[in-house]
Amino acid sequence: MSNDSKHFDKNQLDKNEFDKSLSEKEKPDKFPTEKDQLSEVERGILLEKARLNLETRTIGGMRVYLMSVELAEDDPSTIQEDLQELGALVRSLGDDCVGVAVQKRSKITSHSLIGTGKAEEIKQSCGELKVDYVVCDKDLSPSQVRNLEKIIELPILDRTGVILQIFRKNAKTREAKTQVDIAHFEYILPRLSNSWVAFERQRGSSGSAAGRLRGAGETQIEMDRRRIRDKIASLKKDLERIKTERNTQRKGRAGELNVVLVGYTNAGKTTIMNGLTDSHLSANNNLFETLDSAVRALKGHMNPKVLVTDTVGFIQNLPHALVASFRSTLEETSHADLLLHVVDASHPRFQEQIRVTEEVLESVGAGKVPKMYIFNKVDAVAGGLRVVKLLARNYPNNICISAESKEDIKRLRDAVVDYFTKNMEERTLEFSYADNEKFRLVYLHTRVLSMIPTDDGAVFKVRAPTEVFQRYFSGENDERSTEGD
Ligand SMILES: Nc1nc2c(ncn2[C@@H]2O[C@H](COP(=O)(O)OP(=O)(O)OP(=O)(O)O)[C@@H](O)[C@H]2O)c(=O)[nH]1
Ligand SMILES: [Mg+2]
Repeated sequence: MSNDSKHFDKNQLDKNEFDKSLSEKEKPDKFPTEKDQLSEVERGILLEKARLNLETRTIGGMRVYLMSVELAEDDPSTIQEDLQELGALVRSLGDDCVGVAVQKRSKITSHSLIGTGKAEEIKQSCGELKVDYVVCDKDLSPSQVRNLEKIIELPILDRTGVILQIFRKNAKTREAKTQVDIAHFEYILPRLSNSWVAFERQRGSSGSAAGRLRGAGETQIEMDRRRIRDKIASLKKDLERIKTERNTQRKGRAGELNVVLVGYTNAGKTTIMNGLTDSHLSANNNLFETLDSAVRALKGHMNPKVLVTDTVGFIQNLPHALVASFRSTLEETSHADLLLHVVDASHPRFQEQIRVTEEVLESVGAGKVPKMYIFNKVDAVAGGLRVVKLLARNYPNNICISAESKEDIKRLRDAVVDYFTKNMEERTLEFSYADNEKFRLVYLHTRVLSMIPTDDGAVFKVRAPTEVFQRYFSGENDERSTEGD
């Protein structure tokens, strides 16, 4: 970690430092302008990016101070649990939490999240603890960040800023990187104006009246925002192309059954994926370890073949920009034949985590996909299987396992195979072209085994869980062919 980060001062950063703060890889791609001709605005953008990225973080081991606010209506234990989760997010970046402060307040103002006296106290503690940056558990407006940074004299990140950093660190594929870039630019957009105004003031535009300065700034800010919006638009086009490729891949797998692992981050999805598919994907105690979807075949013979997908985990208050840019990945869950909703049964807030996961699933159109609840980490619960079975009893279609036990993974695999064997039926459905909605539904929700055109439509032979026929094709002129596998 460099000493520079300890004495963070926007106004002291010069162009060389901006350049240093951007990795070689990022420079030509994100900011194609000639380095030597950087405008003040461009430097403002780079500065904001450098501030959020805290580039030295690749080394890890930064010292971090956590802060939050407790309002009268807040439950103090919830604030503590939220801070623990924030600490886990910070540790996932490789940094250490060395101090924490919570201020009780009657209300939060748009100007500042905490009182000036408390901010001064935090500044002093941070000095004594040699803190590198401060993280606030509440999302901060750009002006709240600016006001806090003025007093504390250290970079302040909010929860969304930290999650964006983790996503940036863990994104490996082109798709995940593009999604993170979009989310990051969306996050920077409203904050940009303040950086720019600060630069404009610093430049001093000799002789300009305050009003003129502001007017000039606003015009420039608009240009600046447009550039960022253009960048976002071009990244979105890239993402659209990647999505089309993925849809083509999915269509290629149309005859197979898709199982998707979903759940709160760190619930054990990848560990289960590795067990079910004999893979070696990275699974560890960091939050958001997995960002890139991986698809592997379920081990052992099964016809049709079962494909298992591991994907990004969820968290409470998942930043909107991330949900929006990861939407196409998340929407994959709505095409699943079966969701395995993995729950960390050893977590004190597992019920809340289930609720959060279900809300995200609902929002991406996967609320109605059949699912099985996997109560994981049974070995880490005092009282073991007996207690977890009690915890799980309110959730239909549940199975309690430890992903670290080979026998449990086998039991889970058998349960998945049983589910399909019991629940899939083969039927013949006939639609006329006039009923094109049915054509859409048949491709969206069933395995099409064959399609024979008729004079005014088509006859489909399909496989699908019974509920799918009940939900989408009840009353159809269908004929059951064979049961199960
Ligand atoms: N004790 C215990 N630990 C487990 C079990 N399953 C997973 N873990 C641990 O939990 C941590 C998270 O596991 P992952 O498989 O990476 O979790 P994930 O849901 O994929 O997490 P993200 O990809 O970060 O969202 C790792 O340290 C695992 O070793 C289990 O059954 N028992
Ligand atoms: Mg994972």
